[in-house]
Amino acid sequence: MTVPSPFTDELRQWAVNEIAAGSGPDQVLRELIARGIPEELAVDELTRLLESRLSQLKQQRAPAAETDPSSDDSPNTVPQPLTADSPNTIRVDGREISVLLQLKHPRVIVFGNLLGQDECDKLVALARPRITASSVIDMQSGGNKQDEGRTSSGMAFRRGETKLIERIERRIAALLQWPYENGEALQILRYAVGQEYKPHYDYVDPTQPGALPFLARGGQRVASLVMYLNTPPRGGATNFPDVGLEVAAVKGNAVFFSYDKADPSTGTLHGGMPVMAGEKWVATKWLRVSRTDP
Ligand SMILES: O=C(O)CCC(=O)C(=O)O
Repeated sequence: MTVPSPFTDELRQWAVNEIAAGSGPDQVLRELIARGIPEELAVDELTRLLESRLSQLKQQRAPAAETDPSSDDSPNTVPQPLTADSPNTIRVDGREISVLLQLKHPRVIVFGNLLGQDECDKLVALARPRITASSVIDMQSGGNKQDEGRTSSGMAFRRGETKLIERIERRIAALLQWPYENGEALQILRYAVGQEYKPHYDYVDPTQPGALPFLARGGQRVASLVMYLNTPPRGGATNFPDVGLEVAAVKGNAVFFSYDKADPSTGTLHGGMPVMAGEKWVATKWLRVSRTDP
């Protein structure tokens, strides 16, 4: 059984606010220890928060040329998925995964047969009783908030929560050649008729105050994998409006895209188009620069 960390989200938010307000590290550390956080954990967490704060300040102070979206400096490394053997299939975890489409810019790959039909059904059955209205990150506070651009319901499984989930997550890590521990908890979304996720980017804007607690837990997102758990009778494609691409939601298939910096020049603006009939279920795995919370 996983023991919950005493370094709760509330405490992290308190520390973030203290740092942003100018409290010194010794002061924040003393207070964390006084609040019952073991010294070693307090030092580790505080170090991550301070590193994030410094990189946030660096971004904010960077001269215009450095933040120019067209400039190509210090890109993040992104996952480089396995390439297909002939005839366009990749063998991972005993499955023949096909490559149905590849785009260089934005970097998009559509995979076929990434999930088995029974795996999709099991994920939906596990998630269905646990879904609630979806939210987005509040870039001011770092908490969550409802947003009219995202009308689905959803939930997140803990990493490795069941054998099935761990197997799928390890398959993804092998296919995308990216560490298992750098993958966020698997998120499930359910869209009813008329529901959608308006076009958005999956990275967070590092200059916003609410980005700090997010970035302190694994750094920036560098790639997304949206897996389709059913085939909606009508609607529900994933679209990339900058390049006019619509990926049809087909049960077992998935769309992967990566972004080497937190910038629109990556072309990764994307959304879930309105469902026109039936429902749509997806599982999304976001990949971070470093290890993140399970
Ligand atoms: O539902 C979709 O097709 C897209 C989901 C999405 O954009 C996301 O989870 O970030």
